[in-house]
Amino acid sequence: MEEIAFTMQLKPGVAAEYQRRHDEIWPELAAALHAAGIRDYSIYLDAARGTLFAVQKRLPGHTTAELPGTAIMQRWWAYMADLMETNPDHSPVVVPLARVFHLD
Ligand code: RM4
Repeated sequence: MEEIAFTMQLKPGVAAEYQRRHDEIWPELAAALHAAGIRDYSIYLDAARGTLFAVQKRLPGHTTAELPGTAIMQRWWAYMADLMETNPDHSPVVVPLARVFHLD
């Protein structure tokens, strides 16, 4: 399984609301992420900077490239857009991270 990591950015003062929405994550969104082959998906918050650090594993043959085109992903991104730095299509601005160390 591959592992990827990336950052996203919160707007100021919205950490509690971001947490609340993820505590109540839509079951159909969680199911869509899972069906696309995402596993062990965690998002950590650097509270001082509002930077989100995300790490997830992806099954071989995953279909995550198709997620942005799905209605559920579009709906979630539109819902989250008031809290996050986003692109014009409401997707969060994602900065991919390169792994520079790993210890098994
Ligand atoms: C995030 C953002 C990501 C999504 C997670 C579940 O805040 O919208 O794109 O994968 O929620």
